[in-house]
Amino acid sequence: MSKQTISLIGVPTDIGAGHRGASMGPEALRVANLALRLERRGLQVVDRGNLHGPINPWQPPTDGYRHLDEVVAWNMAVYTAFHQELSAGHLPIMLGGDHCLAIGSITAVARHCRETGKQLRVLWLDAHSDFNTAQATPSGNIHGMPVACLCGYGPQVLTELGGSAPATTPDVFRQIGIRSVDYGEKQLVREANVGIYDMRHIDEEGMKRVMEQALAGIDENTHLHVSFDVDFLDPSIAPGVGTTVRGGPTYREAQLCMEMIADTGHMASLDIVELNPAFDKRNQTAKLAVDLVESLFGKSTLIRR
Ligand code: NNH
Ligand code: MN
Ligand code: MN
Ligand code: MN
Repeated sequence: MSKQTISLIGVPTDIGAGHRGASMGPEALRVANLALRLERRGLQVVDRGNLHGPINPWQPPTDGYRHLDEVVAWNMAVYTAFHQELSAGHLPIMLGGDHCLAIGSITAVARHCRETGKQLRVLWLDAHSDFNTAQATPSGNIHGMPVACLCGYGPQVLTELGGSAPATTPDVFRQIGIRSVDYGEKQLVREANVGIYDMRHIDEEGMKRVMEQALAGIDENTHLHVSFDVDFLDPSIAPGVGTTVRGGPTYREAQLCMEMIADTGHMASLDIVELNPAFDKRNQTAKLAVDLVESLFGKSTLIRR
C-alpha cells in the first residue's frame, strides 16, 4: 500500500468569531512545525498553502448573523478545496481559522461519504456545542452555529452549501468536552438529540469510557472526521483561543482522547480551528495542538506496541 498523503489547507480568517486573531492560526501551526512533525512520523505531507477570501469587515449582526456573505465565501472555498483533496484520496487537514469553516469542510466530507458509500462519524472536540441559530445566538457569531447549519438549521446559503440540504444529521455527531451551551441552544441540542459527552460526563465516567462510547460502532466503512476546536482544552494549558472556558480536559485527558481516536485507524479528515495567536504566549497553544495532532496520528501507539 502506498503512503497516504496528508494535505494541509490554511484558511486564514476570523470571519465567524467574536474576537479577531484566529486568522493567524494557520501560520502559528506552521511555525510550530506541524508538517515536519508529521513527516517525522513517516507520513507524507503536502502544504497546499492558504485559501483566500474576503477581509473581516467587523460589523454587527444583520438578521441574527454577522458577516453572512463573507462566511459563505470562505466556506465555499473550504468546501471546494476539501472535496478536491478527498476525491484525490488524500487526508485533508484544515488549519483554521475559526470554527464556522467546519461548515465547508464537513459538507465536503458528507458529499464524499455519499459518493463512496461510507458512513460518516464526526467527533466534535469543543467547549461549545456550536448549535446556535439566528434566534438562539447571543452574539450573531457564526462560529457558534456550524453544527446546526450542517444539520439543516440555519440560513439556506449555509445549509445548502453543497447543493443539498442538510449536509448531514445530528446522529453522526459525538461532542466531547462540552461545558458552555447557551440558553436557547440547550433546547435545540436536546430536540435534535445531538450526542453530547459534556465535562460532567467526563468527570463521572472518565475519558476512557467516554471515548469508548463516542467511538462505538466505527468500522472499516466509517469515515471519521475530527473537528478539533482548540478551546476544547483547559485554558491553563491552552490560553491561545478567543473563547476560553475553564474546566476543560487536562493534558493527559486530551492525550488519551487523541490516542484512542488514533487506535481506530479510521480518521480520514481533520479540522484544527479557533487557535488564536493574539491570545497565546510564545506560541505554546499552537505547539500543544501540534503535539496532540501527532497523537491523533499515532505518536504514542509505537511506544505501546
Ligand atoms: N456559544 C457562543 C456563541 O454562539 C460562543 C461560541 N464560541 C465558540 N464556539 N468558540 O466553539 O456566540
Ligand atoms: Mn467550536
Ligand atoms: Mn468525492
Ligand atoms: Mn469552542
